[in-house]
Amino acid sequence: MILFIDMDHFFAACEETRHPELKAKPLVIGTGTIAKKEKGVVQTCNYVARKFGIRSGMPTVQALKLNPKLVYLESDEQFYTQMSELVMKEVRSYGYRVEAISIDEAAVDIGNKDREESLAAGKMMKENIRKRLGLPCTIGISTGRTYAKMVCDSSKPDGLGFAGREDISEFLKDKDVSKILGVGAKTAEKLNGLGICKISDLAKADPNVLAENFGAFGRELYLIANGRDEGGIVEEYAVLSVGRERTFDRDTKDQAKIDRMLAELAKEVIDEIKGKNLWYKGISVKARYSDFTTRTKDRRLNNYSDSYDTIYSTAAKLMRELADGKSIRKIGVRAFDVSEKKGQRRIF
Ligand code: TTP
Ligand code: MG
Repeated sequence: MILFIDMDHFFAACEETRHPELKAKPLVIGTGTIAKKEKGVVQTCNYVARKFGIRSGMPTVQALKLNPKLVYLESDEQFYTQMSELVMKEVRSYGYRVEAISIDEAAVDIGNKDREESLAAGKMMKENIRKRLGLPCTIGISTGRTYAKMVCDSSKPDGLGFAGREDISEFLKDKDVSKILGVGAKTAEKLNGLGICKISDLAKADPNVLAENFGAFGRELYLIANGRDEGGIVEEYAVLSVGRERTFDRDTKDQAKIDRMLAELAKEVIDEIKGKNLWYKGISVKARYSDFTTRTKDRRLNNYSDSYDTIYSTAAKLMRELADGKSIRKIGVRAFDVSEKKGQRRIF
């Protein structure tokens, strides 16, 4: 069984832990500074604010129109990342295999469990996160990753849902195809164009037509619609890093030449990072000198980033410290502490 956990109104809930007086008020977390909040976008808001129709992704100006009295806080990503790390630590503490999917979501393989055992595991996790970190979350448990996420979504907020093998077709029946993980606006539109709107339509569709239109994902969609989601935990990105190294045609002390090579390597690293929808939180550089000794230096960032400028400027600075007037044979740039971004929804 897969347990899917998604924190409720996450950034807002983090703020509520340090400003409990805001719990009862409509609270919006946005990208603009307090002075220029109108220029930003709503990242999230608590459920009091949602009652006024305020939503993630909405321009803050629009949120202020919906409720001029809302409480506005500027996003403090560093704090939310720290809270996220504490949540993941708690989730990992039970000994199951865990995949941290985004800043506020994780999937956990809880093994072979019946309804009662699954719900007990979910309840314990929910209660401990609430008790130890003061944060609410919603948990969905089902036979695969996609179903578990769907059960989680439909149990929000502060919920605990379960759909076993017997319940799944009933659970899926009236749901829209867009509720399936990985079905974005474009895929949904294409499916609708084929006359497939509900998951029950998808279950009756011709698998060959689905494969023609969506390739391997089409086959997967067909299985999902027919109760056969066996999606498990995907290997962690957390341990991965992305790096490039290159040797100069002849040993050099030329700073401009070193910088040009760094820029090239940084570009290749960032292209791979972006291509895989990842971001990084650490940068390291390596220098091999003409006497074949090698040294490395690294720096951790406060926040995740996918910026080329950050990787290049940090690497250039570290490399100056390493070069130190010595003749260099080979250099390398690496982004580490790499993890998967949350879809395309990240807006800062
Ligand atoms: P979500 O889990 O999508 O939203 P949420 O946790 O705020 O609310 P819910 O109870 O519905 O789960 O996203 C997690 C965090 O990611 C969210 O708190 C803020 C951030 N985020 C953005 O920065 N931009 C966005 O467009 C969205 C959707 C989220
Ligand atoms: Mg959430």
